[in-house]
Amino acid sequence: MVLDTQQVKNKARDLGFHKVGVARADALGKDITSLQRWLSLGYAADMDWMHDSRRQDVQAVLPGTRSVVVVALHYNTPQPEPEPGTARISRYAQGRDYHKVMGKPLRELAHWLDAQQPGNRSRAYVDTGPIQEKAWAQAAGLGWIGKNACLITLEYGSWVFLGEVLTTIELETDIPHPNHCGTCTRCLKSCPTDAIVEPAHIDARLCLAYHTIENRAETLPSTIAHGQNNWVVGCDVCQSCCPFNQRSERWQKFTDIADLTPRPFWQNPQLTKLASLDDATFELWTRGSAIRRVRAQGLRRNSTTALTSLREQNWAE
Ligand code: B12
Ligand code: SF4
Ligand code: SF4
Repeated sequence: MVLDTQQVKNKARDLGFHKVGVARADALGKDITSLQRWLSLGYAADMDWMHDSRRQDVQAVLPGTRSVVVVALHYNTPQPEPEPGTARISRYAQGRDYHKVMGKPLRELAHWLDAQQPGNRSRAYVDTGPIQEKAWAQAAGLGWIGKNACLITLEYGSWVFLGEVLTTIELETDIPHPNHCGTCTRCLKSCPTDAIVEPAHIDARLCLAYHTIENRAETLPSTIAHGQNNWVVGCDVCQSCCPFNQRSERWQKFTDIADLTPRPFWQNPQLTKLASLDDATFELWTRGSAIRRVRAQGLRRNSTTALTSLREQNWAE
């Protein structure tokens, strides 16, 4: 039986994904060069796992892969106006951990694919393997990698998580998505720490998202603290300013995935509260949440640094 790509897409949509596309396993040829360049310039900071050589060859992840099925899940939710003294938590982290939300249906898609053709092998990933997810999403026609280095869709802007199934089945493929950024440079100008060092390239050493989530040092660099503006988990500045996200906001496009509804204590919590949050409360509040990656110590560090910057700014005024 020949598997029709439309059947795969229908299955992915039935499983709740908002967008789905397919790329040929050899579709990324030239993107690998820019990954190597990004790594050699030190833009990965201390994220050593980014150097995994399998990242440059999907065949090393699943030998015999013929097609990459890429899915996107819309995660935007209404955001209350921040009040004075409150911490900013990125939208991606306010609800249930996306690895958990997407992992189960993606594995189901992989099992379903395997059941369609005996002898076939399929594997599911959502930021859980050495795979260039944005580049695959662009190749599979879901959207384009914007100058802010995020994958942007016409329907939901960049408020989408990505995941994929590598499969040995040969499927009809989609056309790579054209880039719609044009002459716009809003994100480049908006980044508070000048971390978008060239269009679509983030130097993680300068990025608030890296420092608030991945950096395990005891203190944050002063340049980062100065641009922090109350961000304590990730940063959404280069996305909120994007016209494609503002358009989806105007259309009141919000996710229909109940699990992604923000947990009340992560929407605008007081900085002072987070700066002294005890380990037990952190454990409780981060059950099933992506914020657990920040660790209790990291959250206290980020909140204390933000509070110090706030006080310094108030004294200077
Ligand atoms: C490392 C990483 C980070 C790092 C580095 C960010 C970065 N942009 O590279 C840090 C910690 C800073 C980070 C931050 C964030 N991250 Co992150 N991160 C990743 C991760 C694990 C790898 C990304 C990567 O490979 N970067 C290295 C660069 C070199 O690769 P790349 O950006 O894909 O670059 C390719 C393209 O630029 C392409 N290319 C270059 N030039 C050209 C030209 C053309 C014509 C074409 C076609 C391609 C092309 O070639 C490059 C190499 O393949 C992915 C998950 C994954 N496995 O892919 C999530 C991921 C990118 N992150 C995600 C999210 C949500 C975020 C944050 C929004 C979280 C937050 N709110 O704080 C921020 C966004 C910051 C930003 N503006 O990018 C989502 C993004 C979803 C989306 N819509 O894009 C991902 C995909 C996770 C997921 N499964 O959903 N992240
Ligand atoms: S996430 Fe924030 S700090 Fe990082 S590139 Fe975007 S605007 Fe700059
Ligand atoms: S703000 Fe403008 S340049 Fe940046 S990603 Fe959005 S459309 Fe592209």
